[in-house]
Amino acid sequence: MSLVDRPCRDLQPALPPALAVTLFCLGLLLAAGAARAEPVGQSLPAPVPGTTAAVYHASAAARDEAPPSLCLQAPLRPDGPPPPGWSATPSLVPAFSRVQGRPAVFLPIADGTDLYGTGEVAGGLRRNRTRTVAWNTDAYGWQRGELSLYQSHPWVLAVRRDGTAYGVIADTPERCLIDLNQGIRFEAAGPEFAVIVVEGPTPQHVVRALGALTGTMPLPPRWALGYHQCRYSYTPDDRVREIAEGFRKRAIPCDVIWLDIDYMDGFRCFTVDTNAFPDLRGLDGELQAQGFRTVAIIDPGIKLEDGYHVFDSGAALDAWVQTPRGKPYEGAVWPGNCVFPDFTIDRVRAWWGGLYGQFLSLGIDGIWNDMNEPAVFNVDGHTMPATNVHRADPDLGGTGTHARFHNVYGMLMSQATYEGVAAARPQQRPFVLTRASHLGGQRWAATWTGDNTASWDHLDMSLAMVLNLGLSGQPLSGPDIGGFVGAGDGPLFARWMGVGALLPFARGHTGKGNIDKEPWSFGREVENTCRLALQRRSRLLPYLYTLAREASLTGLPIARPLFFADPADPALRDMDDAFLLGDDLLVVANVKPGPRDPAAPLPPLSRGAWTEISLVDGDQADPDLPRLFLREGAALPLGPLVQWSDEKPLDEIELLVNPDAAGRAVGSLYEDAGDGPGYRDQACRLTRFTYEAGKSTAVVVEGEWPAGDWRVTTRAVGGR
Ligand code: NBV
Repeated sequence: MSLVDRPCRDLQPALPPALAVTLFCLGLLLAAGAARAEPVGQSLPAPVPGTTAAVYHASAAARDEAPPSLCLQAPLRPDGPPPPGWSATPSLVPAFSRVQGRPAVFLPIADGTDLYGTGEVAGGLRRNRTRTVAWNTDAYGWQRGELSLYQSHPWVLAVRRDGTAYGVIADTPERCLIDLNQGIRFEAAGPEFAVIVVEGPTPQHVVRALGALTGTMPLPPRWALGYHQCRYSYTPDDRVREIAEGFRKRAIPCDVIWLDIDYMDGFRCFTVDTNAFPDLRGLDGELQAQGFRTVAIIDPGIKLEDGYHVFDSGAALDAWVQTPRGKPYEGAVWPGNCVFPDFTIDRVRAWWGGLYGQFLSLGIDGIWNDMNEPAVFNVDGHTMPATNVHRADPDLGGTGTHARFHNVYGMLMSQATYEGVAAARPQQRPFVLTRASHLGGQRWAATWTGDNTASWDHLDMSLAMVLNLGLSGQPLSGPDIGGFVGAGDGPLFARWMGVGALLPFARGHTGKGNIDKEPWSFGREVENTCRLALQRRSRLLPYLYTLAREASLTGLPIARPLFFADPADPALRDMDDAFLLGDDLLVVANVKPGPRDPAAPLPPLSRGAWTEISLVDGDQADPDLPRLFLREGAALPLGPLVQWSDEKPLDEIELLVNPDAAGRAVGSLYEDAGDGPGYRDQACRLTRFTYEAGKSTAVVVEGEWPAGDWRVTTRAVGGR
């Protein structure tokens, strides 16, 4: 059995390193011995200007028989032979082979090439000499080096020594080994798969090309960028009230309170436990009046129970994933025996989406799709059998086994959710969070990194995870701040909140039966740190929203690895305890226990000078908060301190400028109504700020948003 066949969670502890090496070498020998086919390569129109791209198949027959892609946003349109020169560059031309009958692909890498991406991975930022198995897994309590987490991104970004870059998509939804021990090797179950290669002058070009190929995230509502508070579970209604009041009375900024599975009636999706929540609509109204939004969880497992409206309507539609014998597959999840919607069928997605209308009318603002790997209790591999049958529509390749559709199940569920929420409330932007996803899933949902643990190692890994997700097309992600599994302590929580508040999606969460993990749960000192951390986020909201807008248009991540500042600097390639927010803000975190070493060197950013900044009174003096630095030549628009994102209109801006040698600094600000579709019809505004000769000016460069002007005060830092 190889990594591609075997349940990864069994494999991890069972495979001693020596055996792993032997197996790997054996694989190489077999690969070398297998018959090699001449690849058929065709060039593709440049996904973004400055890039070149090509698609390769193992053979002409493989190309002609290739099933439709499940990760690309549109079918490819090859337009000629591969770009000139590629055939002489082995790193760009996949070598196809078969390993134990399975299709495999290898691309060597040149010395000095660093590898990234591969999606949601538990380890460091640089992926060289790692293995990942793309197989969506309910990985409760996952640990460093875990082979498979909740999502699958068969995608590798390669950055060459000189800072030029390329990326490789293995266009298969099947279980796929991504072996980066010696070059880039994909080995997948299922039929031959296409390989798409993109080449660009910088990693940014290549990541944008990935966005052009697999789609970009829709612009989220502005509130989704505020702080979110969750736990498994806030119940009953009075506990929710207490939490809301806890934030407001302590003046700790928070936008969203989450309802985990205990709000449901016996874990039946789209129902409410009216004992615990006798008037959910009323409660949501109270929360809204205090500036809070509500997000509620919906799982895919539907209780098999006559008379339950979701089961009845789904059964009438014949909506369930089937066993090989054509019967609805039954598996145990929270409500007991369940059936599972087959999201590969358009009419099932439409039915599922339609369930949200009434549900949202309770005052729910966003939807959280969990357990959608899909997780199934008490069975091998913790998911449904690979032999189950999906009656997929022809555009997804037609009927196939669960082995084929497993990795896209969660993504298709979030698509159904997103589309249903959008249709139910066309005047609001959907916000969907999903646990399971696949390459391209950013088109429908944001994500978080699953059931992490309250440990320093997990705090450390959370940065690399968010960065690699961003380099894999998903810009909106974050960890459970404070850790889902285990208690942790005050110092860990404070440090985690400090960093988590600066990640694209910021949500505190913890498991059932765990200690409380609200910002005030660890005493005064930690509470103060949390307040400062979230006040920083509050002031950064205009910048974060501007970055979210950019991500929605270009696919560029919101949190970026340091090497984006200078892709040719080898010293930046492996740093993941510091990151960039956009291009202008450098975040230097301390993710190790114990006090920060004041003599610790700063990341060696070789281009430009960065100046340390403060965003709120007292933040620089708090040793638990990351240090923040503004890029030379940057102008950062800061909003007023707000308790929630829509507390007041943005009528005051503090422009923080770090002038360059010529005394100039530039920055931009995106604004719109913060929700709704109006921005698509120009009800938005992109302003460019320029600071020069001690004065700042603002010029609207895009949009026709009629909103009033802000009062701008300028604060220069950096001593120029
Ligand atoms: O719905 C309960 C939890 C949820 O809080 C968590 O965030 C998910 O990752 N869910 C998993 C199911 C049970 C976890 C033990």
